[in-house]
Amino acid sequence: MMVMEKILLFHLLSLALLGAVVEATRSDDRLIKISQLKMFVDELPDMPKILGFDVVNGVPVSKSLQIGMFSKKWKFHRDLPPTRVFAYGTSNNTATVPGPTIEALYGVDTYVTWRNYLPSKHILPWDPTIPTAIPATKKGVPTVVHLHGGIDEPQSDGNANSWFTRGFRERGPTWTQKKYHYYNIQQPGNMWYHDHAMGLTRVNLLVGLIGAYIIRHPDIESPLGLPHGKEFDRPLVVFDRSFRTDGSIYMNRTGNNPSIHPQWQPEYFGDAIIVNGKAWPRLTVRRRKYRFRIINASNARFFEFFFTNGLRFIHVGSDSSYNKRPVMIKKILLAPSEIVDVIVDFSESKSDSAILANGAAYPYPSGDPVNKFNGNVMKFIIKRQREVDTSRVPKRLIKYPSPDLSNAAATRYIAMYEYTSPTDEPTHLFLNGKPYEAPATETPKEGTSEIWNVINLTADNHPLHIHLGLFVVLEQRKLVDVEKFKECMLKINNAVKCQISKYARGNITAVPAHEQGWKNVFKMTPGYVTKILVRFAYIHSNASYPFDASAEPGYVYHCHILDHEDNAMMRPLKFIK
Ligand SMILES: *[C@@H]1O[C@H](CO)[C@@H](O)[C@H](O)[C@H]1NC(C)=O
Ligand SMILES: *[C@@H]1O[C@H](CO)[C@@H](O)[C@H](O)[C@H]1NC(C)=O
Ligand SMILES: *[C@@H]1O[C@H](CO)[C@@H](O)[C@H](O)[C@H]1NC(C)=O
Ligand SMILES: *[C@@H]1O[C@H](CO)[C@@H](O)[C@H](O)[C@H]1NC(C)=O
Ligand SMILES: *[C@@H]1O[C@H](CO)[C@@H](O)[C@H](O)[C@H]1NC(C)=O
Ligand SMILES: CC(=O)N[C@H]1CO[C@H](CO)[C@@H](O)[C@@H]1O
Ligand SMILES: [Cu+2]
Repeated sequence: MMVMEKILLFHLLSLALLGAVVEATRSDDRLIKISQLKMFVDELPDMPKILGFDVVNGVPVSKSLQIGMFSKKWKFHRDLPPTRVFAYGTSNNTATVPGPTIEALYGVDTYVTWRNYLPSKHILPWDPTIPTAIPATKKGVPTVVHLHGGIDEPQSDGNANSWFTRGFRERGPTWTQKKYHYYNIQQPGNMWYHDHAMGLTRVNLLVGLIGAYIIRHPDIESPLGLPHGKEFDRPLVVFDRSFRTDGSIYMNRTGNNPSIHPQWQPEYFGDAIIVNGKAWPRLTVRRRKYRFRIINASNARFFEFFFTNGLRFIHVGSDSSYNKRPVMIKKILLAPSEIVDVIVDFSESKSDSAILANGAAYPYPSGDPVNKFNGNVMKFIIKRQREVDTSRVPKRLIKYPSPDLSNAAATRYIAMYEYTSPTDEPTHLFLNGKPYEAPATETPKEGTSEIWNVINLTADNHPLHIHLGLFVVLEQRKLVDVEKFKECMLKINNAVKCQISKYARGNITAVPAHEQGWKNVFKMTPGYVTKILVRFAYIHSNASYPFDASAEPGYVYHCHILDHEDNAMMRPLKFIK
C-alpha cells in the first residue's frame, strides 16, 4: 500500500508539474505548426455588405450608420480553434474579420458613428514606451477609425490622437465628434477603413479592426462594362497572422531591444496568409471574368501576387482611382495598405484550378524568401463549362488630368531615417528626423499641388501614405554615394544644404505602367529619392473641398508599415489658409 501510495503521489506530483509547465508554455508561445493547417479547405467568405445610403421613392439619400467594435471569437481555419478578435459590425453577432464592406454612392453622404464596445484590456501585448494612447484610468482599448483614401474633413479623418474607449468614456486630446461624415464626392474607387489609434495601430489591426469601403459612381462606371454584381465583383482583404495552438493570435511580447522598448519590434510577419478572414481559402469560379479589389492589410508583409498556372491580371485601378487604360500584368507587387483593382479572366485558364501565389521576400526586398506556406494565398477552382460573359474590359477606362508640374506650390524633401541601438537593432524610425509631436513642418494650402522628394535612407522599402491628397509618382532615382549623403543628413538633416542634386543622379527605375495613375500609397525604394506630385484637390473635378481642410486636428502622412507608423514614422500634415 505504502508503495502504491508513493507511486500515486509521484504521479500526481508529476502531473501537477507537467500541468504547470504546459500552462506556462501555453500562456507563453506554443505556436501552431503551420503545416497542420491544410490549405484550401475553407470557402472564401463574402463579408456582409452595408449600403452607405437609403433609397426613398427611388431617390438615394444620405444615411447614418452605427458600426461597433466587438470582442468575439472568429474561426480563421477549419482546423484552428476559434480566435479572440476585435471585429467591426452592426452587432456583436454579425461582426466579422474583416468588417462589413461599406458601399457608398457618389454624391450621397454617409455618416458613421463608430462605437467602441471593447473590453478593458487588449488581447495583444503593446508597448507604453512608444508614443501611445493610454487612458487615464488604464481601462479600455483606445480606438479611432480612419477611412484610408477618403477625401474628408479633418474631424472625420481618424486622427491618431482622436481616440476613444468604450462608450466614449475616455477621449484622446484631439477628439472632436462621435459621428463621422464621409462626403463620397471623390473619384469612384476602393478604400478601406481601419483603426489609427496612437501607438496601437499595429495591434488593433492585427486583432481584426479593418474593412473595405467602396465608392460607386454608376453613371461613370456602368458604361465601362466591367464584371459587376455580388458574385463577379469582390473585395479580397489579404493579411498575414501567426497563431498559438489554442487559436489565439500570436505576437511576440519581447521587443528586439527590450531594454529600450519592452515589446516593440520593427516588423510583424505572420506565417498564415488570410483572405477575407480565412487562412488559404478556396473559391469556385465560373469560366468567365471576375473583378477583384485586393487590399493588402498586412502590418509589414509585401505581397507579389501571381498565378501558378500563368493566368494574368488585367489591372484597372490602383489604390482609390482607375487607370487611364487597362494594363496586362503577370505579377503584382503590393505594399501594406496598397490596393489593386484587377480583372481575371478564368476562361483563359488551361487548367481547372489556379493558385494565387506570393513571391515577395520579407522584409521586402532583402529579407527571407517565401516558403511553401506564405508563398500561397488562395485557390480558385474553375468550372469546366464555358459560358456567355457579357462583361468586358474596355480599351479606355477613366482619364484624370495629368500632374501639372508647372504649378507646384512648394517643393519638399521628406527623409526617412531608421535609428538603431549599439547592437544594431532598430529602436525607432522618423520622417525628417522629427518625432510626431514636433510642430507640423508640412503645411500646404488646399487646392494646390506640391512636389515631394522622398529620400529613403534606410534599408527597408517604406510604403508612404498621405492623408487627404492623391499623388502621381514622377521619378524614382537612385542616390549615388549614398553613405556620404546620409552622413551629412544625419548631421544637419537638410537635403538642400547636403546638396541632394549632387547625389540624386543614379539610375532611374521606371514606374510600372499600372502604377502611373493617381495613388495614395507608394513604395519608397531604399537608397532612392522618389519624386511625387501631391495634389490637395479632387482629381475628377475642379470643385473645392466642401469642408475646411485647415480645421483641427489636421491630417497626417506616414509609413504604412504599421510597426513603423506606431514608432513613429508619422508626421502631422497641417493645412493653412
Ligand atoms: C459579444 O459576444 C461575446 C460572445 O460571443 C461575448 O463574450 C461578449 O461579451 C459580447 N460583447 C458585447 C459587447 O456584447
Ligand atoms: C521574440 O523576440 C525576441 C527578441 O527579438 C527573440 O529573441 C525571440 O526569439 C522571439 N520569439 C519568437 C517565438 O520568435
Ligand atoms: C502588404 O502590405 C505590407 C505592409 O505595407 C507589405 O509589407 C506587403 O508586402 C504587402 N503585401 C501585398 C500582397 O501587397
Ligand atoms: C546604371 O545602369 C547601368 C545599365 O543598366 C549599369 O551598368 C550601371 O552600373 C548602373 N549604375 C548605377 C549607379 O547603378
Ligand atoms: C478644370 O479646369 C481646367 C482649367 O481651367 C479645365 O481645363 C478642365 O476642363 C476643368 N476640369 C473639369 C473636370 O471641369
Ligand atoms: C538597399 C539599399 O540601397 N539600401 C540603402 C539605403 O540607404 C542607406 C543609406 O543611405 C544605405 O546605407 C543602404 O545601403
Ligand atoms: Cu516604414
